[in-house]
Amino acid sequence: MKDLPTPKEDILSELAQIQSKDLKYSDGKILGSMCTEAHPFAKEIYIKFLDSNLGDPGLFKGTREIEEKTINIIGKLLSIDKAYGNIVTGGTEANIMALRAARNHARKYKGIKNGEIIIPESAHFSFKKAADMMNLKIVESELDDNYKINPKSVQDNISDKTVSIVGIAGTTELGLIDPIEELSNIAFENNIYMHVDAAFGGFSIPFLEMAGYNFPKFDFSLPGVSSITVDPHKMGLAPIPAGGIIFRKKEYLKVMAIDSPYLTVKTQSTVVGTRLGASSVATYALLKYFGSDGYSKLALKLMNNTKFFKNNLEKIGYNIVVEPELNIVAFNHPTKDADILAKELKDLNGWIVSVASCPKAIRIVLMNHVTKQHLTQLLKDLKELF
Ligand code: 0PR
Repeated sequence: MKDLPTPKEDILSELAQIQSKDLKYSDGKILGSMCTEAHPFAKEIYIKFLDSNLGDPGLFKGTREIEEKTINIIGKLLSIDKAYGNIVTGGTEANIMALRAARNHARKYKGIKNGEIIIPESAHFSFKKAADMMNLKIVESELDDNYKINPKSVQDNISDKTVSIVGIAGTTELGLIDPIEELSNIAFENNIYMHVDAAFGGFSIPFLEMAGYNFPKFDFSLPGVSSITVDPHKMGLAPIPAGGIIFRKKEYLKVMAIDSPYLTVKTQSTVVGTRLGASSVATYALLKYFGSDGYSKLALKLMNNTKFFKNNLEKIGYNIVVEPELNIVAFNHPTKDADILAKELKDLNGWIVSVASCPKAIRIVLMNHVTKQHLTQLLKDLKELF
């Protein structure tokens, strides 16, 4: 049977019907996501650069230039004057690149085979993917009573096979910032590569600091920090996919360079070959459009929503797991199991919350699409279910 062409209107109407099954950020019911609706200006830019393939950057020199500029702007935010790296598909790919650099560097300069990485128990599961792909052994360091990595445990876990220490600035479940300075000191003293996963926090901590918040150092101002993941598609409002990997030294890209002899550029360090230029350009456009002022205002607004939500939860009688450092609130009912409460919230009004595992708790990520109005309704429902 031959397939006849389908008129555009028919395809559009079929897709509209299918899309109606998707949730929309604007409904305010998505409460466990670190992604949000991309800024309309970024979407406009994105479409203009859809054909730019950074897998062959010699063909798209302008777009490559913008990727470099983007990396440099983000680098400056993270206290380094000249940064190296890429805009990639997300935090997962960024973390994979960081560990690949660490592994290859340790293999080249220290002859380490079958390396180990020390990560906190709170690390995102992308590290498990990375370790699995690269045959690295994961050594988990325990958390302290405040759910942050215990530097003593990291120190104890170091062996002659350690290729990287990992700390998190904005943990996935609780939004907490590990004691990066202590980890950096340990890494520096032991001459070990240190990676900071600031996929979530990297686009808010610097801007909150500009607005007067005080955070412990977490970036390249610490001499032990070798690379940082920071994702524009989370707090940066960039369209997916947009992750960022920033390296202190060009050497880290070199140790994972693979020959690509017939391309316009003779080596490639990224995991992905053909890759979007649009993500870099949309991120660049937003960095210019918002400026640090605009991003500070956004981060501040979300922190204010976080405080508003947390204070009112406590008034109702819910228990907060830990004082929020960024825009994530984790809480529990005094007696009801978190999974049961999550289901009740879904049944009552379609709220989609996620349940954290360490410790078990309802976890709300206060992204840009979750407004004060949504929070007021959610608090009303939480009171009803109390
Ligand atoms: N590092 C940290 C600290 C993360 O929280 C995440 C993802 C990653 C790395 C990996 O990033 P990519 O997902 O960009 O590769 N954090 C969220 C999570 O797993 C991602 C997410 C986003 C989940 C939207 C749900 C959702 O609806 O919870």
